[in-house]
Amino acid sequence: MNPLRARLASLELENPTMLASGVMGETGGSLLEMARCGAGAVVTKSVGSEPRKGYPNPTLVELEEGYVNAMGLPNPGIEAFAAEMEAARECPVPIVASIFASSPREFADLARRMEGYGASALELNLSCPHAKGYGMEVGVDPEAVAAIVREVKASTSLPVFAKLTPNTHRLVEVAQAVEGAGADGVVAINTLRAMVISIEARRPILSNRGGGLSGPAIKPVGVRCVYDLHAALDIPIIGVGGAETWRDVVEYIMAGASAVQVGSAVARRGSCVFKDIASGMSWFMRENGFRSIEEMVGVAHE
Ligand code: RRO
Repeated sequence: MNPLRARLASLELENPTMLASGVMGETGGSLLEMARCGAGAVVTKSVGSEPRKGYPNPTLVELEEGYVNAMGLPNPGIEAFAAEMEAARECPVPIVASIFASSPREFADLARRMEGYGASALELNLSCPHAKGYGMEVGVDPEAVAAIVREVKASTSLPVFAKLTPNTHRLVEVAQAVEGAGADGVVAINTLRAMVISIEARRPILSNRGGGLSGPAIKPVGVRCVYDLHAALDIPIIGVGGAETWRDVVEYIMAGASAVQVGSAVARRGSCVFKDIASGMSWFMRENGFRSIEEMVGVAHE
């Protein structure tokens, strides 16, 4: 048996790495490329009901320890995304469709469309840190997220994962509401609210002023969130936030993650990152007597 096999509800992954939403997930071609580079599953850029240009430039600042972005949910809209899903369908790994919306009904409509396009699972983006009316504005309210999950679960048979924000003191409460509403898993974490100021221009660099921090800087925050969630939930947790090496992925798994998404590291280290992580993990598991990913999940709690 392949020791790297990971299970997320009814999804089977050949290895526990996943491409995170927002990086190389805009087109069918880029999703396919990431799958061929060794990702165990791929997640699309978040897609909404209508096309959105996103915010004007600058939308991304590169720092030594990560990125601060405020892209503004740019996407072609659900209608046009059909062509990308069609191209992505050749993917040898599960395709997780990320969706965002401003009401439970709109989420459910998008979910049905993505199911029709052949998605393997859904990731509900309840956590964009800087979009008015979307994301963390609803994602910090346990009742609001429960209503969204219930409506989506009632309208599709796909596994449903809810992506949570770390920008709240109610993370565990929100996650328990998501679990109670029938979600098949949670994804933790989205980016942390952040800002970068140009001291020459004397103003924030991003056109939106505020943005979200990703990359190695947020890994300890992500690990802590996953650890707290593992102690409180019975559904699988997908860790995300600053994982770049096999050591980072093992750390997330020991905190309680069943799979780990990789985003910024694809830009910082290249697309070989997935294969590098998988081969490092195989070595570590062999050396340490772990016969499966499941045996490693949450061991830091023991
Ligand atoms: O598009 C974005 O600006 C964005 C999204 Br949807 C998100 O979920 N997280 C993030 O940092 N940026």
